[in-house]
Amino acid sequence: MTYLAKPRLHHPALEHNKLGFTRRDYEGAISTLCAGCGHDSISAAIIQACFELDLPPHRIAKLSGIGCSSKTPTYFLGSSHGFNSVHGRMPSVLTGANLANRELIYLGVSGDGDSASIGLGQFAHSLRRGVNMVYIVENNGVYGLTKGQFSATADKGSKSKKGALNTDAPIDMVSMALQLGATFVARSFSGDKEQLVPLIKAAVLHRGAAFIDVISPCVAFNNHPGSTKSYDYVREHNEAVNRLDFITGRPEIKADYAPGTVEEVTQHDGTVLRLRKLHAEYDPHDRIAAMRYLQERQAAGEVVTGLLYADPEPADLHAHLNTVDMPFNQLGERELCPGAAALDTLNASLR
Ligand SMILES: Cc1ncc(C[n+]2csc(CCOP(=O)(O)OP(=O)(O)O)c2C)c(N)n1
Ligand code: SF4
Ligand SMILES: [Mg+2]
Repeated sequence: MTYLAKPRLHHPALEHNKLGFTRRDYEGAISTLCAGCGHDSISAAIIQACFELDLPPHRIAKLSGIGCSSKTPTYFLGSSHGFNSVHGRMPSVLTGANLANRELIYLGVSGDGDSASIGLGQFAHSLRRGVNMVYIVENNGVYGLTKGQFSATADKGSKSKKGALNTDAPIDMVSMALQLGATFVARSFSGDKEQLVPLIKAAVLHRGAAFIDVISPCVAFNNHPGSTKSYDYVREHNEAVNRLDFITGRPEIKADYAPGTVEEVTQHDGTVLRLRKLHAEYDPHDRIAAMRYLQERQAAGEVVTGLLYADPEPADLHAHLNTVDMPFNQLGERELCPGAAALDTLNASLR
């Protein structure tokens, strides 16, 4: 219950990260979601990723819209900045915050209703502008908070808990993200923490628009036979194209791989992601091939997961706008009012 404070006492033998924090320092309030909701597993993965990356909690800003998914930032990163916005409006609030202070790490948390229905336009524009953020959609195919209506990501032909057939075509958010120019695109499953935690870590280190679609079953309204977003369905149809095994800077995971099955993805800041290829032909640097592959596998009824696309040379909104390095919220009067001579020069350049 959110009004119940978690006890602060913890065991002295708990693991500490480089900043001296335990996982507990990255948690939030006690969850009020239904027991077994996929969203709680995503919160746990975010906590794990931030702990392992040694992120200072006060350098993170978590923003969300409305929905069970958008409630989850209350349950993680209790010492970070947070803004629970209006339904579907998280991306524009996040964009504004990012423009005002480029130094924070931005986590946008949303649902399939929040981002594929009412917030579809906002979702699209934040990705095509390259806002430096990790945008996570906790995708359960329904409006969980308002009692289980089909959302725009529900598959055509899938059935509601009461047996109604969905006749509308679904919106595939990763295909859209690829088409819109997101520079990091991944899909995962709330029930696969081993896959999800490294993807979140890599997305945090990515300096550009990083989008992760996480299939996250709603146990109350969309976990029955006939649903394509249930635990059973996703486990049976999950087709992982690769696995992120480690990110340099962390202790290397020793593994014995067949030659040609490991690929290194060097990011802009020099960090290296090590990808274990599960499908020899899958290339996460080829946006067009990724789009084609997704469509083909989707038509075959598979749920493709893994790192689907990463641009090793991303540019973010600040780079596109050529903004100054200093965050806008730190600019003083001297920088903001450079005087009449500077204004005359500017006006002359526009004539
Ligand atoms: C402007 C507006 N329209 C409708 C609603 C009602 N509403 C609240 S949450 C929600 C859908 C949430 O679905 P999703 O984003 O998928 O989150 P989930 O609960 O499934 O995690 C709707 C339609 C609202 N709060 N505000
Ligand atoms: S209604 Fe569904 S999405 Fe909402 S908390 Fe319950 S299981 Fe999760
Ligand atoms: Mg939903």
